[in-house]
Amino acid sequence: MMTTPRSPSTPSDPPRGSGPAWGGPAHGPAPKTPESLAFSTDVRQHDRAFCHARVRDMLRIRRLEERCAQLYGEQKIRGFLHLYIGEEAVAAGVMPSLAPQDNVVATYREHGHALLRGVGMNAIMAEMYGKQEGCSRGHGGSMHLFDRATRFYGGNAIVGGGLTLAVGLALADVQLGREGAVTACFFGEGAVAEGAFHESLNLAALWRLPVLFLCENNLYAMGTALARSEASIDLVAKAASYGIAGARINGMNVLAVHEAAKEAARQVRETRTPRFLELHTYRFRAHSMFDAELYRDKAEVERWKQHGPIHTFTDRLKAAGMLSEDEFQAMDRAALEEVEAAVRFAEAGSWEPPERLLDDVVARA
Ligand SMILES: Cc1ncc(C[n+]2csc(CCOP(=O)(O)OP(=O)(O)O)c2C)c(N)n1
Ligand SMILES: [Mg+2]
Repeated sequence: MMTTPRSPSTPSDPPRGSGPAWGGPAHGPAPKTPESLAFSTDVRQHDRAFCHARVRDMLRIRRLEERCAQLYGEQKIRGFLHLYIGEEAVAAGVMPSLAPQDNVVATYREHGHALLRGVGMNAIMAEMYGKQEGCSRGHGGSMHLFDRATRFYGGNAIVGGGLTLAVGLALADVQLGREGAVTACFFGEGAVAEGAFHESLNLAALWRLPVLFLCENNLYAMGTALARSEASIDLVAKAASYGIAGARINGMNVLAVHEAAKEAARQVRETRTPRFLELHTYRFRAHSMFDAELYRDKAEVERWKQHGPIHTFTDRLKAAGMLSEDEFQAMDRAALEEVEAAVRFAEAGSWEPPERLLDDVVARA
């Protein structure tokens, strides 16, 4: 028998305040709190060099993006700019589980993914500036970093757009007989509201495509909390409804992310079927550079910062005698120097001559 769907009493009057849109609570696990995602791994179970590399990775993203925010204020970088600050443990945990033959697809919040996939910081910074030395020849900017050599397929501005692209890449791999190649697809939890999410998961499961779906759940899609747009916030259950096995992971803990991603990537690689990870994280900065952040309290942001992915990890490493303050400072200095070199590279770059403005945009007769 059909049940009557919940409906708003006044459809033209958008709901206000926190909590689900209308009626009772959304189905699914309670939203994560920063305390529930506290870094709890025993770092001594892990290799020291591996841990140092992950600290370096996260610092490179953090320092790159802090400088980008500054450059945006100076109007050196224009257009949109979405920072990943606070979410670094996700990209830093996943990337080492991927192989060179794998494909990577990300969203407009992708600077860190591109960097850790191996796109050079110079080419990224030049792209931010819109210079032709950029990885997309200055045609893409912040939201459209792209690099064929590292199989980094964007940089996608359309919410959910990357999912369909990932399914197509995986289908191509199957048809071309690229055995063992995985397509890693990063997307925000906001994409779950898009038809493209459901179509992509369905086809990936139906056609047995090697896609690793990586949902970066940072609790908000611009100013909309998940429970205000979804009747069910159990994203792992949504993947399961398409027959895709998944898990919910602490995305503030780089080692937890890595363990989960390594195992999920192995399963995708070996079984040639998709897997799904929901990575709980939090962005410390505004959605983009234009966002008054009226949808969350400053106290909430501060509470999450207490559990930031870099310092919680380095505190643990230091306490375990696996990282000294000098080593940490040296890593940080190296990241800062790399960023400054990239800024010099971008500054010295060239603007595209006007006669080439339509290259790669329209087909030439
Ligand atoms: C199809 C589509 N609809 C709307 C937008 C506008 N938009 C840009 S970002 C965004 C929120 C997406 O949130 P989420 O997927 O959670 O990613 P996050 O920004 O949190 O990383 C929206 C609605 C868009 N880019 N594409
Ligand atoms: Mg989000």
